[in-house]
Amino acid sequence: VITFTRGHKIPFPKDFVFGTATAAYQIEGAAKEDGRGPSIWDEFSHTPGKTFQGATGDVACDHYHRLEEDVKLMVDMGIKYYRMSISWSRLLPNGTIDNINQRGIDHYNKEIDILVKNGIKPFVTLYHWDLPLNLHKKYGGWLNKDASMKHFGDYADLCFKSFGDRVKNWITFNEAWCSSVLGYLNGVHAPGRCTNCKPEQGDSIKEPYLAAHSIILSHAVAVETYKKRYQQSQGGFIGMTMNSDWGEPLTDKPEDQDASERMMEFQLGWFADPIFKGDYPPVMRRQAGSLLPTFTYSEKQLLLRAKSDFFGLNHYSTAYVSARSSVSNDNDYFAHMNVSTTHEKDGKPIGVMADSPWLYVVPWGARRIVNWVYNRYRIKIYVTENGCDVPNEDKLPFDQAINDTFRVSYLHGYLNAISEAIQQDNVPVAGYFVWSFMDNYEWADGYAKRFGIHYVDYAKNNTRTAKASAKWYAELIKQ
Ligand code: GBH
Repeated sequence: VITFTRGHKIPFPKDFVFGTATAAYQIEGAAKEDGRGPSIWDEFSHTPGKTFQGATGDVACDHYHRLEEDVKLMVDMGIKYYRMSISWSRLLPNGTIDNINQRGIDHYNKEIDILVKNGIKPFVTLYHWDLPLNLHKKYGGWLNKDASMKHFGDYADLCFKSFGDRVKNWITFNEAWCSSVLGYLNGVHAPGRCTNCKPEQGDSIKEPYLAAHSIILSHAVAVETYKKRYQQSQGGFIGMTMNSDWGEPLTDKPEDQDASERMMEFQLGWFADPIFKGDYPPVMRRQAGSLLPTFTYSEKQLLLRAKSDFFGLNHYSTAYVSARSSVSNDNDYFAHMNVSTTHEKDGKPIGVMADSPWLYVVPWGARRIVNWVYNRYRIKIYVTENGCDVPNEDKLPFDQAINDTFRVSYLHGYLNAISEAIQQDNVPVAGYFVWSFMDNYEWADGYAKRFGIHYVDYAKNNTRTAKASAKWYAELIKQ
């Protein structure tokens, strides 16, 4: 029997995990300090033309130097869970285990200790997009399956060994879809490979599939290592985080229903089917043929042995999906997926648009997507990211920006939809993390997009201020 309590009148199971989330490169800064090696994002962000106004994570929110202060803000909110990521190249400047940077280990020991001392349980992501640059340059990064499995495996092992006495929830990868598609197809994220974007050539047809393949197997290596060597003694859990919008069929025509299902399988199933079922979704094999790599017999065995403990889901928005009307000559991932998406139907938007053009506020989509995930995988779900930016927030005067009622109603709507999925549909969503704890470096969008429930004043020494949404969320958790 689940006992529900009602924060802001939204019922949640008593032991529900309420947290906030961040990622190392987006908040830490201190890019060259204490022996940290460069990652693909240092190089990418320092390449002219790649990010909005050339913004980099060199300083970001300066979180590296403000651990005490930031944890104090979490304590003020009554937050008991915090999703953070580790910068691989702080621990291993070249990405390889032959050169361990003790100051990097010391730093995360310090951070984890501060959290734990303050009653906050860390959920730790091993990879939030910041591949050590050396692994990319020397071995071809995620395009090199064997090197990826070895080096990610070593790095994961080091993290479990160093921090697993205090960290009980591990997330191997954040949004491998983004690493594969944004990094290797359209090149808007590091390492910026893209056939159409000179001078970084690349093979936009093959590479996204190869990168995804390496990441899936690297995940499995890490999970197996954890299960074999650490889980019993440390008593923690491990999984992967995947991202998707919900794809709502544009009409009830069978071809649009199929298109919706196909989109979900291409987006989530691409990673989750191998992880939970041991192979890619059949529809991907049919559509992509031999462009989609195959798992060898022993790799399949590995996938089936290395069973994840939960499904991490990052979810922000919903689009209408229909069968593609026009035939394209392309032969890439999107051609194989073969769907059209839109945020309008009969001239009406699906929801209000946030600041980012991809983010429409559609709370009911959250209920549908967690149902889709549970129906297909029958596994416990953590919503490891959900949140929004606010129209024009970066242009608003400070006192208006911190009164973010738009974000409050977004969070209210989405949490309510997730509550309904738990209560009425019996979907086992065990936790929820607001993206983000604070405004931060929003990748290719630089500092122009703000997702935080704390305002960061980049011009004024990175001063933090709780927004209305932080207060609202604190009250929900308290209730
Ligand atoms: C999350 O991804 C990231 O995990 C997090 O680091 C980030 O800060 C947060 O979003 C907010 O953006 O217009 O073609 O470039 C969310 C999933 C998938 C949403 C890619 C944006 C952009 C598509 N993202 N999408 S495009």
